[in-house]
Amino acid sequence: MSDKRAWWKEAVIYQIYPRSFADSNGDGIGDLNGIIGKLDYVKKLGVDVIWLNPIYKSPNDDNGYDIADYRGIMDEFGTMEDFERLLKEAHARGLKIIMDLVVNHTSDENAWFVESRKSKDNPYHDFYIWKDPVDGHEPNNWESWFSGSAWQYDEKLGQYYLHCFSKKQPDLNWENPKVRDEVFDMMNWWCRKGIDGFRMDVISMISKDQSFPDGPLKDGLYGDLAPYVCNGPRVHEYLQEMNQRVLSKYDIMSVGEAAGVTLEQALHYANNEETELGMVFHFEHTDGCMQQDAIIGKWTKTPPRLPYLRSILNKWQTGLEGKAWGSLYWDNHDQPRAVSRFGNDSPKWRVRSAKMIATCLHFQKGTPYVYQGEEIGMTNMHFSSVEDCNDIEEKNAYRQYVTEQHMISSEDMLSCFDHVARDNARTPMQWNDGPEAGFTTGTPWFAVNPNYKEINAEAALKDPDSVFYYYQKLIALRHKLPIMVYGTFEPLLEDSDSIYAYRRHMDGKTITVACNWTDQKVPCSLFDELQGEELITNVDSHEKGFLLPYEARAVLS
Ligand code: TEU
Ligand code: CA
Repeated sequence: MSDKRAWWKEAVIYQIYPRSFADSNGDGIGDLNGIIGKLDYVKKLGVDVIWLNPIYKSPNDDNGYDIADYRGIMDEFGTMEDFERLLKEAHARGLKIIMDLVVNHTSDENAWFVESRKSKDNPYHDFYIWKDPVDGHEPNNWESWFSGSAWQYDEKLGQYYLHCFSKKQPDLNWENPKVRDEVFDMMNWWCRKGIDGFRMDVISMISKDQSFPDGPLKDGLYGDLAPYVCNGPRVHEYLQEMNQRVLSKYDIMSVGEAAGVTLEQALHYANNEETELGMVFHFEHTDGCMQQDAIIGKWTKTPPRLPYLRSILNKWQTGLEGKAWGSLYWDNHDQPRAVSRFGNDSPKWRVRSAKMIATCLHFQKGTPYVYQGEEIGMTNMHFSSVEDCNDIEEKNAYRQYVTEQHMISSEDMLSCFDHVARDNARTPMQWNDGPEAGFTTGTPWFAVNPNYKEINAEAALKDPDSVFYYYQKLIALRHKLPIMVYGTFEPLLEDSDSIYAYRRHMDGKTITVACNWTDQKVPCSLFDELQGEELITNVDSHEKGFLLPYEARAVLS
């Protein structure tokens, strides 16, 4: 075994989007006390760690990813005392908590930025990336991830500031050592409070190409900034510094959200010597699949295709082997719902296909992440108008591509939203079949998916065949069988259009996994002669020589 053992390699993480998880005081917004009230539910699933999306003070231009105060709790979510209680209650149940760390950018309402824009000689001016106009225009053609120019003009200073995301999210200037001092101080402060790690937002973007060149033209009016901001020249240097000054001092985990990361780059970020981060999230099987068939930008109506998806995931499985640690996920707060995208959310196949994709992922090598509601098979939402949407990414894209540039019809755009919009993941957690799905006693900040009468946690907990208990079993298996964590990965049937199959190997043992990604019965002889113990399956009985629609099976031999 070439991997050093670590608790975070053996752990399963549960992601909570606090705004939409549980509301304790009836104001329609999820909060920290709401989470405390659901810790026993999370514990019952069997996970080890909770990742909280940002809970810091924020004007919520991007739902908390625009931080105004790194050491304060968002008023709507509660107080620092509430947070400390949450940490204590979680720890008392053997659950760890990791925080979202958003340090590529801040809110424009952050005190650093308020100072920064006061004058060019303000000590904080250089905390952000300010440039003089070029020929009276933006310094270059970069398009923000959230549409429009990535540069915002400030009348008073006569300069532009860079914002890779919304204009209320100015990018920090990591070239400035004072910025790094402040960020590392803040991280140490949270670590001393006893948190168990960080999920680092777009951490691959903190170092920018200092020549700020124009990017290759995209479909619209702008150029692509990714080549100059993702995996930039000093990113590894900065992360090594962070590792030395913060991460290595505590027994914590770290996962970098690495927009634009390649396998080659991940071998540095998540190297087994742990000189940078514990692991990274890559986007090749999520955003990559969208872009493959996109109408414009990331917007698509085409479901991912198994051969492509499998080739990506297998490439990462084999490429990281023995060199770096990976993370496993189907969805999160930026992605559509897993069962709607990768499975089949029709009433006939929803439960079985949700279990199938879970099987396919959880037997792979890496640390699995479960996004709130995934464990009960929550599905995508339907958006009948852009007015139904909350997400700034959707609103800006609609304005730019539909309203201003007429590049796509409103109908097509809304249909793309139904498939891949981030808002699909952000509808309130469905707890029961009562009013507002039991999320709040008031009016929820964002509409509840109308299917909550059938799909909710209470119903799942009553049904021994539910998606919930299947996840519980997968998680328990991972805790019981080191081969699920540390075993090597061997791809199988790589030419199949319908089956995703592979083996894991360790200490003379093998786990064989096969998943049918279609709604048809397909021939499969993998298990015919195999003598072994069936670890898990999502069907009542097998048919020799075949896999039933969406059948999944894992056998230990
Ligand atoms: O997301 C980073 C990112 O790359 C997003 O553009 C994401 O891939 C995209 O929305 C999917 O289409 C992170 C956070 O997870 C996201 O919620 C924030 O909006 C963003 O950073 C800015 O902080
Ligand atoms: Ca509340």
